[in-house]
Amino acid sequence: MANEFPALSGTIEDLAAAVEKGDRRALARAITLVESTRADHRAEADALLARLQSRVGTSLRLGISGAPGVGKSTFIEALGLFLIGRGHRPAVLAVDPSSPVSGGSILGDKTRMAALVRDDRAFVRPSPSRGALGGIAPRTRESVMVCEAAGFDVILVETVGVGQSETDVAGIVDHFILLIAPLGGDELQGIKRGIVELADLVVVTKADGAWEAAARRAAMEYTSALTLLEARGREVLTCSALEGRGIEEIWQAIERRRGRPGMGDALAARRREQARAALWAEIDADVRTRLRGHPRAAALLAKLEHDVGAGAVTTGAAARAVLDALLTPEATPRRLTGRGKLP
Ligand SMILES: Nc1nc2c(ncn2[C@@H]2O[C@H](COP(=O)(O)OP(=O)(O)OP(=O)(O)O)[C@@H](O)[C@H]2O)c(=O)[nH]1
Ligand SMILES: [Mg+2]
Repeated sequence: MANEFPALSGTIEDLAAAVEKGDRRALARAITLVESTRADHRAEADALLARLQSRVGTSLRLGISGAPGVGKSTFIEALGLFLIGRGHRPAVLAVDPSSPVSGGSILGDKTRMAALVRDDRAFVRPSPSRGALGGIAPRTRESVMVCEAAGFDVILVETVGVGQSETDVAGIVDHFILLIAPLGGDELQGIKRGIVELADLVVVTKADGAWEAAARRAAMEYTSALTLLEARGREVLTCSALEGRGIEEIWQAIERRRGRPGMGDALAARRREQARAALWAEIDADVRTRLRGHPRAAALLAKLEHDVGAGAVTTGAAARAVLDALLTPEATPRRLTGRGKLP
């Protein structure tokens, strides 16, 4: 994939048109562009997303998270193939915040989802490299949009659960599915309460062979644990992705959830809130980048970093001094006119 780095031939309009036609190479390129941290690529990515905007927002977005090895990729492949059988076109985006840039997850995901990778009706995109501007989630959110514009109608986002990653991914999908291993335990397998509360659906994986009874027991334990957490209305199901059992029930549970009274409005509100949060994530990241690259900031930051280290000034005062010095003069609006608008 590395050699695919946007050696863009043609214009953004060409690329957008090719994406809209469902051209897979164009889609892969568009995602690479969206994930790029280069400033000129970012500008092109923004232009591309603006071009694609009218076709965005039409898919069902599912987040699938869980501990390493719990069975996420196997589950996604089984669900993806099931969805293809139902006439859907699934796209898979894998987010692995823990893998190094050249990590093994890329190969792992591709081989693990081999049948899905081979199928023309699906699209599988392995993990982006780390260190993306503004974190992985904002860029993944945009990759979801590009997949939608290319005609994929169910987007599955896989992420390894490491705490923050679940929160990030839950923040860009409609339904967040937490996969857990078929092990019981009072400690809820060390899964943080907050993460379980994020889940719209909990699935105990590997409910087959020697694990089957344990999986059913774990599902019952989680059902009562969720009831205690007053997270009622969240279902706990079991599945064996290897044997293809439980997949249809999980899809039905998702459909039931979507069909609940008021869910249309709730999902629309969720997406509006997600857009707002993404805006602020972009602003936070951009402010940092611009400050660091600002010529006037360099000297001031160097001095303040030194002073903070020496204990000569508090971190809060130093931070405000930087922002005051650099943002205020340019950002001060001229006086508002009588109608409350800037002249
Ligand atoms: N018995 C059984 N094994 C399974 C099932 N699903 C996955 N596995 C096995 O569990 C292991 C991990 O599966 P993956 O699907 O790669 O798990 P993952 O959560 O995607 O792993 P990472 O992406 O590395 O975090 C593999 O050896 C799978 O064959 C299942 O339904 N039943
Ligand atoms: Mg995986």
